[in-house]
Amino acid sequence: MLHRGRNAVTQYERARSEYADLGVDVESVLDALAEIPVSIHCWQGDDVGGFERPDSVLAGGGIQATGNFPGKARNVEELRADLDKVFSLVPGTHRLNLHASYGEFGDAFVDRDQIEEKHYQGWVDWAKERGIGLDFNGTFFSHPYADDGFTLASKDPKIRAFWIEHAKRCRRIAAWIGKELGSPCILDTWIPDGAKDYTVDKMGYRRILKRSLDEIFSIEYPKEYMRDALETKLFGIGSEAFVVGSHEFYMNYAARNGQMLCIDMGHFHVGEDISDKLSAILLFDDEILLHVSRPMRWDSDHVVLFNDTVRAVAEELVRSGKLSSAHIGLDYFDASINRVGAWVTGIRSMRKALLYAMLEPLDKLRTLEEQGNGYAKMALLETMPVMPFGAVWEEFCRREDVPVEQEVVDIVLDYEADVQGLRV
Ligand code: RNT
Ligand code: ZN
Repeated sequence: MLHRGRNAVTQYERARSEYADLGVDVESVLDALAEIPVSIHCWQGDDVGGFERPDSVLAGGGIQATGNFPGKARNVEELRADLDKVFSLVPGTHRLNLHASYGEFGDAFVDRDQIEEKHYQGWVDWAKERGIGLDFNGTFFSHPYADDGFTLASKDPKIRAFWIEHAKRCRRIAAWIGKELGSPCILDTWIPDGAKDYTVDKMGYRRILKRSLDEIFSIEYPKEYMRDALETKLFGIGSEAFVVGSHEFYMNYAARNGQMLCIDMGHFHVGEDISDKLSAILLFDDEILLHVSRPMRWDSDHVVLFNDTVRAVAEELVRSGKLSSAHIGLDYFDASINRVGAWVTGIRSMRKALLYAMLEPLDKLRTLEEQGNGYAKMALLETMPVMPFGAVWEEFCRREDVPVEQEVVDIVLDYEADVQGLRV
């Protein structure tokens, strides 16, 4: 252990001077990296189940966790224990992203149009103890009133009113959370609304959604307490032919009404370059919410990895100078492997991508590009994968007092044996 520590410092120092040769100040990168918040989604811990009823299972709405790995969190205590384990294994600043369905509702059933601040008091206390911020999401799925495929865009006035009330309450609760914690709570609204097959009255549904949103957003909350994000989507299970809240719909709505967009990496055509959207959006919008995910062939929500697409997103945020305008949230749920491990790998991968992007010799690259030296730019970019990135990452983990890469697996497997494995 001691030996490895000494070794790592030496490797780090060598790495630092190699990056310095390219004009990159690693020390200031590490300081900045530690401060970038990544919002951890609560729903990886229990397959998007929530705590509304005992043994809640995701019952529809176009998103689906697959797998049946043992040990999932069955209640708020277990979810919090798992989250504490996760927090001990991930370097940097974090927030927790809560879904409305994860409130503490006691013995009585509390429907979505009845939720109140008090149901989230436990989470606020939990966050205060840990000094972290909370984000929030309305839960517009896994509910009988979502079974027909439409919520805020429903043509049934009763159903539509129910979900409008839910959305209003979510905004009020988000503002209360942000005020309590002294950090703006980002409220994401994603609705599953859409249809399986060719839809004749698309305009009608979109008009209804617009009207619902107008009503929901007619109440204003201070920006220092809460901010709204609207999540666009291409298609889902059961909404293959038509999604009311499409990218164009929300882009227009958000731009005209001062909200931010939520761009989920799984909500576009598989070949679409999500990173390319960022400069186009952030040139006009002050902020953006990202749902970093790993779609495989569809919006499959696989565990985030340190892969090309995530790197490209991080690089674009750094290159555009808009890192601080982006709220980075994660959105994936894998029920087929250890859920704590899935959380940890995804969170660490996101942070690795940020570090990788921040270590780019941006000034040099930009100069080469401006000089029209395409070859030298390409060659310099191609140098980055063989730079001693791993030594810098390990140094970051060491400074943040979390285990380095190879140590994480055993810690997770011990937790599986000692804690998760006993949940039968
Ligand atoms: C669904 C959206 C949404 C959900 C979460 C659980 O396609 O991505 O963000 O994943 O609300
Ligand atoms: Zn999402």
